[in-house]
Amino acid sequence: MMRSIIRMAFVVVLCLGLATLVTAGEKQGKAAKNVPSMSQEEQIKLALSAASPHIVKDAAVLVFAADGKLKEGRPGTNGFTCIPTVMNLPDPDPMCMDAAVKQWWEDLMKNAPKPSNTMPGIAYMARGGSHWEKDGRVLMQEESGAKIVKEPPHWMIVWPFEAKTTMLPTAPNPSGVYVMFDGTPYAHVMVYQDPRKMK
Ligand SMILES: [Cu+2]
Repeated sequence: MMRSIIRMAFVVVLCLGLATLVTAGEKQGKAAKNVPSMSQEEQIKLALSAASPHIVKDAAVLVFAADGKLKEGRPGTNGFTCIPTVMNLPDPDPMCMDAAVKQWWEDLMKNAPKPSNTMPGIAYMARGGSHWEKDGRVLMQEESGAKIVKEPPHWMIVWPFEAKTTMLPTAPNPSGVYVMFDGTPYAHVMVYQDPRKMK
């Protein structure tokens, strides 16, 4: 009897311990998830982790203001702009982009039918990112039955290359390269190479 009470007490303590861990994890997840609620300094630090030091040292940074809109966090001089998050999911996904990609990305955010950049651009996501995927197809937006798939550190060549003419794959594969959003005006080439290793 005594032994079973001790065992019971042990189980209760264990459960309480687990519950505390789960709650802490949830809190952490929520804190990490909401980039716009981070301080300006934290947002700048996160944004600057998207590319290698020689790029971020002179890059401009955009941060979320209290109204949720992006504003200048700091000016830059090398033509690159870094943002603290792309999808605002629990996993950090900052991005640094050149002027052409910035234009492309602003068009994408506005739901413009097609991007207005007139030349190819380059963007870096050294912390990796995520995309929606369903039945092995990469989607531009969430749809029912789609799941979030994580991406490793990568960089992008932003220009509407087509899988048909380039013969590149249309989904992540062991080669580490594919055309994302193939067949849409927002298609671009994803290259799974870590930008932090570029000098
Ligand atoms: Cu992409």
